[in-house]
Amino acid sequence: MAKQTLTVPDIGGAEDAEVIEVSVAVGDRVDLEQGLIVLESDKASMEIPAEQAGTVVEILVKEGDALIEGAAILVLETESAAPSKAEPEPLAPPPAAPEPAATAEPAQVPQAGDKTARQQVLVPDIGTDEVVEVIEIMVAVGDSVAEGDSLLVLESDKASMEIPAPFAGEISSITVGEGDQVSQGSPIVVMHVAGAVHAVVDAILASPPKPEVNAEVPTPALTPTTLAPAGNGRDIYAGPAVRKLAREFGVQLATVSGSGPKGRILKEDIQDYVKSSLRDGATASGAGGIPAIPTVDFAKFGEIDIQPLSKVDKLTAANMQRSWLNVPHVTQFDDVDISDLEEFRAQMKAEAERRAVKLTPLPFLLKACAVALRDNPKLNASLAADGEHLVYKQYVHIGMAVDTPAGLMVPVLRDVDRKSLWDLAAETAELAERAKNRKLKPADMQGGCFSISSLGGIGGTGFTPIVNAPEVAILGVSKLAVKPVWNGSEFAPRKMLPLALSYDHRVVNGADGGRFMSQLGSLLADIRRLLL
Ligand code: CAO
Repeated sequence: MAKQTLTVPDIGGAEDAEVIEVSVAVGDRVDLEQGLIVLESDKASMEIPAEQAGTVVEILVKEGDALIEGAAILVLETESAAPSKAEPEPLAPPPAAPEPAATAEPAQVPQAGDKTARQQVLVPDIGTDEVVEVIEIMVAVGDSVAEGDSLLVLESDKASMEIPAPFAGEISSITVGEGDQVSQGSPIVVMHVAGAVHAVVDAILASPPKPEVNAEVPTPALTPTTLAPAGNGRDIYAGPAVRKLAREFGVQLATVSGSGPKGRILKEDIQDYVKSSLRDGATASGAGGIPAIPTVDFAKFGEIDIQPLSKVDKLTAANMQRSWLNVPHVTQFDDVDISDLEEFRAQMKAEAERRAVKLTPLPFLLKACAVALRDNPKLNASLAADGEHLVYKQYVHIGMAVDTPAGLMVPVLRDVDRKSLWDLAAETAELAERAKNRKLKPADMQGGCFSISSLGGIGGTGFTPIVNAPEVAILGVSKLAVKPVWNGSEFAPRKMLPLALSYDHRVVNGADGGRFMSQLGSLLADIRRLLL
């Protein structure tokens, strides 16, 4: 048994390549050529393979570390003490002299006054003599490229690699196509080279490619990109450009399915993923890392009829989702004894008819809420945009949810605290009528401080309404029911109104909500209190 320190091999002169993944753990048994870590430079990501089989006894790097050639990665316990390629090497800076280039034909001596010349670019040393496939051409004829810009992507069984332009210039022709098999020295593109520093006469184009090196043309960093691990998935196949794009959009490659050969993730796959995430975010779900609801072909299970959503429905959906995702909701319930209110309302029936007004429980609820909002100003407030202040409103405008054929609308009754029950009864009827006839103006639906959603005329024992942000609370009203209530000596039948108060817990605490509900209950139980 012997201990070997494995170090970063020649990574094409890349400096400060970042460790984006440590693929092994202490105790792991690694095979020869098994990936240990993934490094990423500006241009490429590359898996560093084990140059020796053995068991990992210590890991000397972590994600985020910046490494150069020669940096120690980990210590391996190997079966044999024999020296190997993985013998510890002294830490060394990247080679000072430029790497010999294999990317271009030998340069001719530039001619005086030569401003541009055509130069052929060849496949450089790709670390293998085997043929590899051209899987992506990243430039087009006429493109101007800077030195180091990627020209195309090659892929072998083990890795994909971008071939960078060895100098700046314009692409004058492309000599390979996607799917072609190439190897070191194969011509790939011809470039017009600005400045003639790397001038080569056209005649050279006729000569067969020579894989020999040319020290006068520095090789830009060329590093293989592993097809294997990204994140913790071992089966993710993607080139550096794709990985870079994914990083820019914050896309986890593990969540993208690849449409390329062998499931390779292409740029288009990332673009499609981002597009569909945005689309889902605008409609149902899927944005912001929230798992998308699966798409189901409902027609597979029976007959279906697809109808477009109304504009109001779409707006409501967006508003509801925005509130639901932004507001930490709490809903608090209570049953309020409105027997006396109902008795009073019955007594007012004749007068209501004379006034041509329908006096439902809603105006009483509005009035009671206005009083409770005045006394509990936090529920009449909004969180300021900076998230650090509360905006206390000195007015009490209450929105009222109205069910219409076009969808849910919430017209706002202004200064509810200053209006009489008759005024409120007339105004709710008038607003509901206008809402149902689509006669509301945008201004009629703005400025609310609080909302009431009453399903009392429809039914149900309770529901949890969604806060109409930036308001901070909403009251849900369900259908009253006669219930036996213990009065101290016996059970008496009482008309109990189920209420549900949802509030934004960033602004309203449970105690605030409790005080509001308790006051609302006593106001509705004894409406004389509304006068106090
Ligand atoms: N319990 C029992 N009965 C109730 C009641 C309650 N909580 N609230 C109202 N009623 C009765 C009314 O008294 C009326 O009875 P009569 O016809 O015998 O007088 C009947 O139910 C119908 O009332 P209404 O619905 O016409 O009037 P309203 O003032 O209660 O409500 C309005 C007006 C506009 C709110 C209502 O028409 C409406 O659109 N409701 C739906 C609201 C909605 O869609 N909410 C969903 C929001 S999702 O968050």
